[in-house]
Amino acid sequence: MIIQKAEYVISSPSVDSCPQADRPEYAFIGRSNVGKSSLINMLTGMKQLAKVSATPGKTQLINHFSIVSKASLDAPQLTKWYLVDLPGYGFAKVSASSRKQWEKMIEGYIRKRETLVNLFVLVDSRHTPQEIDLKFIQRLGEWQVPFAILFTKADKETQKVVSAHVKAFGDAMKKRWTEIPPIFVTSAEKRLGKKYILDMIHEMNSEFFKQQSTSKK
Ligand SMILES: Nc1nc2c(ncn2[C@@H]2O[C@H](COP(=O)(O)OP(=O)(O)OP(=O)(O)O)[C@@H](O)[C@H]2O)c(=O)[nH]1
Ligand SMILES: [Mg+2]
Repeated sequence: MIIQKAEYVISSPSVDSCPQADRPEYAFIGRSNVGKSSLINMLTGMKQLAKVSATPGKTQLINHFSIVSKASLDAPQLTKWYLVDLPGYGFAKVSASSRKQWEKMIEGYIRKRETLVNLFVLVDSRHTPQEIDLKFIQRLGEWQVPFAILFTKADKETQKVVSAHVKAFGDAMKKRWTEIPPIFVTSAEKRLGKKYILDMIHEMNSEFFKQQSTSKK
């Protein structure tokens, strides 16, 4: 898949003020500072599309980016979809009330957004499995939301360490889950994982439009 155009649309404080749900949508979530905004920039090839910061807690609202893509360079058809950058969880310097507000906003968005096709849960590849990530994933299971896991910042560790962390995370998930979701190793810095993620989105877009056309008949 080739991205033709990517632009910022709007930042919303709740699911009710998000843009009209008229196309497939993919959201990025994960711990604060894990690299969500950087990965969105890497996928779209636009360095400054989503705001990146070394200080955790940069992204505060539900940010929609509209994307126009093509299956390949010479494909005639254009496809429109949304990428969504969400604020992270687990930021220590946050009051209990802001945390509650975050939970309300995120739960509302994830559970009510009818065009949300898939959530990408980002996990830092430099760490052993963290309870906060496993707990969040557990809730996605309870809400029955489809998701994939993206390990981030793979350029910061050796391949051996990254593989060990990915395996340990899979093992921790197997204790609670019978099915393991798709897992990709990524690096925004080295542009690792771009093709796999875009191919996966392309497949899911095709499925979305196929279902939409059968439900209209
Ligand atoms: N080396 C390296 N650094 C990265 C990578 N991805 C992100 N970073 C750095 O990690 C920091 C946080 O990146 P962001 O993309 O802002 O992270 P975020 O998850 O959007 O953070 P919040 O919006 O605060 O929740 C920045 O300093 C990035 O430059 C990566 O793949 N490799
Ligand atoms: Mg961010």
